[in-house]
Amino acid sequence: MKKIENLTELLNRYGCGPIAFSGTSDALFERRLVLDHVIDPKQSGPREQFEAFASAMRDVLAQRWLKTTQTYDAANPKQVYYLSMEFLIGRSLTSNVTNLGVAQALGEWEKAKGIKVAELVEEEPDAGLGNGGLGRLAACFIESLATLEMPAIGYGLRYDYGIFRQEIVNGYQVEQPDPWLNRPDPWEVARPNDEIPVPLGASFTVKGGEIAVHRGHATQLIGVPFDRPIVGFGGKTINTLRLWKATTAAAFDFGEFSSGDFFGAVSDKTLAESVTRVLYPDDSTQRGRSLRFLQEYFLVRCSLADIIARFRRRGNDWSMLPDKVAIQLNDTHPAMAVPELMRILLDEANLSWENAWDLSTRTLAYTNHTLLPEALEKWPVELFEALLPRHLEIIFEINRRFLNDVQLKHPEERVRLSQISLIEEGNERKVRMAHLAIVGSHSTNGVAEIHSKLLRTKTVPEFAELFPERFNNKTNGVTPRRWLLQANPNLAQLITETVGAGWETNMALLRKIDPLAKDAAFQARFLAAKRSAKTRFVDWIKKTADISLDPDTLFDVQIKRIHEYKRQLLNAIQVIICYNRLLETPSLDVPPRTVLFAGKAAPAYHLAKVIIKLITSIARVVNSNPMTRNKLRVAFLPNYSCTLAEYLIPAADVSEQISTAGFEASGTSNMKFMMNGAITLGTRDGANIEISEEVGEENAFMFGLTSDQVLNNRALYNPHWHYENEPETKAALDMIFGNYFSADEPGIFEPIRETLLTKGDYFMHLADLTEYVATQSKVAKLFQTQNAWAEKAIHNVARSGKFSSDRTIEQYAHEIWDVKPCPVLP
Ligand code: 26Q
Repeated sequence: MKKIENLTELLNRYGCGPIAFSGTSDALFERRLVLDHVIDPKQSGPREQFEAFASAMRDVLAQRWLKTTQTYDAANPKQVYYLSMEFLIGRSLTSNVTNLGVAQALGEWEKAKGIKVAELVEEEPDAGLGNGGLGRLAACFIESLATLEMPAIGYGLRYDYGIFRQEIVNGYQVEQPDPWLNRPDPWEVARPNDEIPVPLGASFTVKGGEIAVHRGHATQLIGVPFDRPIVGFGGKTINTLRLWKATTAAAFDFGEFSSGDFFGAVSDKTLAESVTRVLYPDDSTQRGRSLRFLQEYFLVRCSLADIIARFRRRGNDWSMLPDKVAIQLNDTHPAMAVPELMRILLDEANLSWENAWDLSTRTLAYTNHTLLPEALEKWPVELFEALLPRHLEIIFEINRRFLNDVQLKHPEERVRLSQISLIEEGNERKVRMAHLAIVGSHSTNGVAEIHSKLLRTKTVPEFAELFPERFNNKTNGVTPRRWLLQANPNLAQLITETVGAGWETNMALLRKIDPLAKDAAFQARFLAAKRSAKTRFVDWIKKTADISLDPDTLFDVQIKRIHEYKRQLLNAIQVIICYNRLLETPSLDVPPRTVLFAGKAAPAYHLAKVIIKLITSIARVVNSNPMTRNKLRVAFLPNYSCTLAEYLIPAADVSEQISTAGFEASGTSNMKFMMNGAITLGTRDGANIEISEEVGEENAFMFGLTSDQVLNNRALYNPHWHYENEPETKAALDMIFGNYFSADEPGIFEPIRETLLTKGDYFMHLADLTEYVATQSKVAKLFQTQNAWAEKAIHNVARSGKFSSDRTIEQYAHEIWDVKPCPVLP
């Protein structure tokens, strides 16, 4: 028989000859349907089509992706490593299509084949590997890094379950698991060859998210990397997001098998894999869950081993570490990188302490995302002792030298050493992760001007005095590709027609529409784009959640995690006051308004869950009252997600950013709203301040106490005064307390009375309420003159350029990392 030369010949020989694919442009897609799914393309459903189409896109980008890696290996540039416990990626299909530049070809192909791309896009689950702002920021950053052609890798965890799915049952939040990997994910590539051993000083068992440590018996986990492509705009650079999955070694199992403990070996594997089972859904309230401690260490151990292996493979000497590697810590969650890098340099590279410390601190940098004291991470010394004894030893030595240095350099002042120590003394000794991150790195940054200033002056003033050169600001940003170009096609098209192409990567060009803000024809086109974004959203929410909304009303939107400091409660009370005014004066001259809320509450955050119940209860009452329903509607949209935000933000008229001043580090949805022509109704907090500076106070609605006033007025503040002296405040609160919204469940809102009155209203809702209501009236009045409204909204779009994450990343690259682009040749 003739020797078989290739696969086609083989297929022919066995009578399964080459499949005839029509044309060339769709061959990739049809091949995937036939070969992966073994289905007639004409019979395929949307899920198979999604997988086939995504795989086809991966085929398109695979070679470029490989070439990017090879380019970095050959050029050996200084590279950025972004370490984060969260990457809130959302969907990838549309963004990869957009950034690869094949969107237009796709449109033609869609028409020719009669395939509904919009439908198959909806089949992709969100990669919800994050809680909120911090996780989404990481996702925007890696997209900008790729777009700017920077050599970078993102490192995170491949959780089997992302942020929980939120259902609303009888008005209450109910959490459901999010098994996003149940179906195969077409984007990820497993790299079992690059697995990393993760030794632990003890073994453990898991119960209810808590681990029980079994001292003495050392064990080992294995980290298996799964890579995802991060396509830069234009498709030139395709970087990697590397997510680690925990498992155990095959050899380890084998040992157990031969000793006869088959069951034990298999259940140990399940135990090991529980380390990356689920994302912790608590943002900003740290609860001492010990499994989280293991997750953080696992991320750090795997990522640093990978970084160092790459660094050495490229032939670099240890002394070159800070010239080739920049590691950015996304909050303190990966702060164990400080002792871990020291351990590698001391124990594996055999360097002296002084040399290792110099290299380590010059390599690491830390970003702080919160001022809330309860959110600052602290881990029991006991956990380190049992699981990571060598790391604890290193932390103690860092602390000893640090406190020594401080005493030597500042003998005159009696700096309170106990305050700055890396170790908090007390019943249970704890490691202060923020102190560790600041001392062990060369840069500590906040995420908006005001936040960076408060961090320096209020949160860690001692450190800012000891290391003034380390503290800096990097105001957050968001990627305009996902948040404007993709999310808002009509506005994007209007912008392109007006300023030309190129604004996607040069947002300064948007300034060109500024002079058109007063132009009636441009205003009309702008309002038409807003209107189509509204119908797009209204149609989508009807289809996915069966909620009916009227696109001809003002969309007043507050979407974010539910938290007291974010003050959804302030918005809810304001809605009640508005409702009462309408009941009092049915002819009240206000534009019809839809108040939209969405957001998840941490499962153990009881008051946040009560706030959700309050909002859903207000919605039920207000929406069913014929006296008011033509003027005021309220909706709580379930399961806030990246995808929901992409539909809703373009449709918004008003962006609610009403945190107690001094509490929101930055905010990033505020930037997305601005780019999409919503007007900010906000307090002088976080990036709201910079937004109103860019757009001008006359083009935003700012109100409320400043952060200084919050600090200075707190001692004198008395919520009872407002309750007793403001009739509208009293009426609204009495309705909540008097079961007007909870007739069938009396008493459920007592926790709200407690927080607002009994416990003194820590977040000062009532202090800002009157001015908030007055400002809402100004908003309503302006909306009645659509061209005046459009003028301000257009200024918001035109002046949003500062808030591109490209600007943020360029600042990190110049001022912290010293990393330059490393273009991939065509
Ligand atoms: C920590 C320990 C244990 C379990 C969970 C956590 C944890 C997880 C997530 C703590 C905090 C977070 C998330 C914080 C966060 O999203 N912060 C937001 O970061 C944004 C990006 O910088 C800012 O814009 C927001 O102002 C800030 O609230």
